[in-house]
Amino acid sequence: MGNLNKQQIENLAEHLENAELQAHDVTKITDEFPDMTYEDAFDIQWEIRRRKEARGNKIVGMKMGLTSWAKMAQMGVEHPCYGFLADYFSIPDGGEIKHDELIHPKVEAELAFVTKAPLQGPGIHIGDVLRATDFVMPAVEIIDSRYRDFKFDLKSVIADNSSSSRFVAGGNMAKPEDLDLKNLGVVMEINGEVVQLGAGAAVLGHPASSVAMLANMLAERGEHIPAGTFIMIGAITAAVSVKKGDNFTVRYQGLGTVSGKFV
Ligand code: OOG
Ligand code: MG
Repeated sequence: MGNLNKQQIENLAEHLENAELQAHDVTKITDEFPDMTYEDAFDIQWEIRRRKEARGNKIVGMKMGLTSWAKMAQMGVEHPCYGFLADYFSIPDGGEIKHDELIHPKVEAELAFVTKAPLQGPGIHIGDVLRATDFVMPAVEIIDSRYRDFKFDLKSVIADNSSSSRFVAGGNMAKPEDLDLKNLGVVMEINGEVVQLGAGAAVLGHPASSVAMLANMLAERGEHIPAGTFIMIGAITAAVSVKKGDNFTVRYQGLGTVSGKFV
């Protein structure tokens, strides 16, 4: 059930999207709209998506967020969320990310699943996800909450497309049956220094659970995950703030590295 009307949804979508496009922060929207519901929050996110598509941007994937205890504890939020990825969020492996286009970016070590069959919830489980997965590959997300000092609640962050901003996919792809996804180790380095360590099981006990949860959350809106979708599963470790000039390399056990530089 929603408590906001169509006009309020559209206004809030414009407000949050402008903050993204102009790289300025705003206060969390639940301060002004304390009665807004989760449905309102997703309506705002889907309206931002509609605005981008109407402008000619392509949607190139989906992401889950707040799927690890490290992230939930870091952000003080206790349930995962999802967002979409637009074409211009994508940065080539080893590429440059323009810091001035962002507000206060943080880097996250993630994995991405690419599907070869549709996943339609409810009731999707890890087995369904593994059967529908074409391959898994390393990905780094650069999140950039539009909220001042990254201070938000779950409804506000959902409306803000779950802080989506940029991502880098790279390394090597592998079939899920050739990977030990729970034990898959990741090491994040910033400027050559190790800053975070983790393993796949940090994400909801098994990386594939995150994709299952996405399918089941989308089903609540009558949506599904089509074949050929690129899905980031959420940060395995806490997110790390970066400044202009910083470079990052994330090493993935058996899957190579993903790197980039903030300029
Ligand atoms: C929300 C997005 C979190 C992740 O991987 O956990 C996220 C945030 O922390 O700003 O992308
Ligand atoms: Mg993320």
